Amino acid sequence: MNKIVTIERHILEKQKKYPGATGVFTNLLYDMALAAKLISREILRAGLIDILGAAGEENVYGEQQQKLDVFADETIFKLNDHTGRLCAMASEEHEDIIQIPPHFDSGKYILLYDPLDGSSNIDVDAPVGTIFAIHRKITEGPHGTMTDMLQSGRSLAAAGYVIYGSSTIMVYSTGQGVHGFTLDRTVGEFFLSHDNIRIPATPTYYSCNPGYEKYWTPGVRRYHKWLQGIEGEGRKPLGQRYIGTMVADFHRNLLKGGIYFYPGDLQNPAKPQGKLRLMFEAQAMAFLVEQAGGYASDGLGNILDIRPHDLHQRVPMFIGNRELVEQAEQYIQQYDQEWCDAYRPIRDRQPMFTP
Ligand code: P6P
Repeated sequence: MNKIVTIERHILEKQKKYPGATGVFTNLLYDMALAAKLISREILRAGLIDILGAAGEENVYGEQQQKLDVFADETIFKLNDHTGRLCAMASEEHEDIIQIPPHFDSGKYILLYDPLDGSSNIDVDAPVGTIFAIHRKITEGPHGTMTDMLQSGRSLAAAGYVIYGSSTIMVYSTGQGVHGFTLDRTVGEFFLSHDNIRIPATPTYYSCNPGYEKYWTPGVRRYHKWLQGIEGEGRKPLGQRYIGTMVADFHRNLLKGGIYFYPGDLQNPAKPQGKLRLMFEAQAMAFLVEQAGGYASDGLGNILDIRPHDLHQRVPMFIGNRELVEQAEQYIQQYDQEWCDAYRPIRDRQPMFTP
């Protein structure tokens, strides 16, 4: 019988390499795993929404039905606000930092999370996900500050995601490779199912929303044709897959090889950064893909090197096999000078607070 490896056992075995490590990290990741179990259960029930009652109404059990993204957001907060492991949190659903309630102890980590990525897919029973990133507190004093929040991806202590699909899988890295755990609902435990994930050298798919091609820059349009084998040296085309949940598209491309991209938008020079959030989506996935041998770029350079200036700043993202991402950078830097000139000063803005 193969070893039965839970998240706890896996982290403890990895932590042996860090004699000074405390169990705080293990417990933090375990808190996220518990949140994933609770969110997964609610998502399963959402399929019965007509019976249970739509969000905002009382369900057949007399409970107030919550929108699932509100449920996910509140679940992650409630599982982490009292543990004494965090000094602050930030959620894609909240404008500002979420402080730890004063009657609870404050800790040495920061948690940033997107509680339910792709939530609009719930109604059509398509996969959705949770994304989380963990930084260490770097300022004095008990409370988390914006300085603690706005650290570059190079400082990440850990990151991960949960995909709620045909099965619920939690994937995380603490900087020692990328590992996936599948939820066994019969016992309510995550077990190691994808040890040390490496992105395959040969890509299979590309993921983007071609419906918005008219808003793309000339270089990105050429790159899209290159992926299809139409532009350039006539490479073998890649299959196109797009779910509309970045976590799900990323997960497939991580296991099968490929690239997901959500480019900037030249038609909107006030917002050339595209749609994805740096602190709640892009940084965590860039950390994971690099740990798995891939690469993530905003078109100009590594997303992990971006110095954040705003909690909700957006970035274009090209993420997957390094050769595919670097090809995108080449097309953008060769054909999209106007976009690069509009985006770079926005990306490199000074933080709005004094560090
Ligand atoms: P569009 C979900 O809202 C999300 O942030 C990503 O998970 C997903 O890839 C993208 O937006 C979908 O956006 O504009 O293609 O519908």
